[in-house]
Amino acid sequence: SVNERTFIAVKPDGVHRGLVGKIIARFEERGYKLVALKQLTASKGHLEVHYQDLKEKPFFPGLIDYMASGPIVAMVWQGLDVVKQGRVMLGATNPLASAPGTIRGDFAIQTGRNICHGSDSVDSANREIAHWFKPDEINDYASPFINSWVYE
Ligand code: YYY
Ligand code: MG
Repeated sequence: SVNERTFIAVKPDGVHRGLVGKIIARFEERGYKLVALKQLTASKGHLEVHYQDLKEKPFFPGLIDYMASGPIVAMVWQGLDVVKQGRVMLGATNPLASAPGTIRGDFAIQTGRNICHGSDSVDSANREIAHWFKPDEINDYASPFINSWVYE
């Protein structure tokens, strides 16, 4: 559906490295619609819930420290198949396996500093969007240009 939504975040390393605009531009240029955006420094507790499925992993404490170490830019992007396409645009979790042309494949080297997050399924996208945004922070607006010229 063209109303599918995904949660995309620029991680602290992406913010420090000045890559926020480039990451936003890729989603805009692809034709997706930005419906929510904010910069925040997340608490460890909030991140532990976000990454709840990974809590038994050996890298979990380091992941939480890294993600809480500075501001992130949290976004919701909307469009046809945006969850799956967003993952393709991000590239593989390990930048070594990320194709050039993907965000991680162009801007990252190590898994633990892979600069961006994207939801991995529609179910996790819905959970993550509700975890990071209040309903009134999400903007449901018509975009006639996208409707006419991005979709047939
Ligand atoms: O969804 P994605 O971010 O691509 O990977 P996940 O398996 O959900 O892991 C979340 C996050 O954890 C990953 O982006 C970097 C970090 N991480 C790590 O530091 N070391 C690993 N071996 C796997 C993941
Ligand atoms: Mg993940």
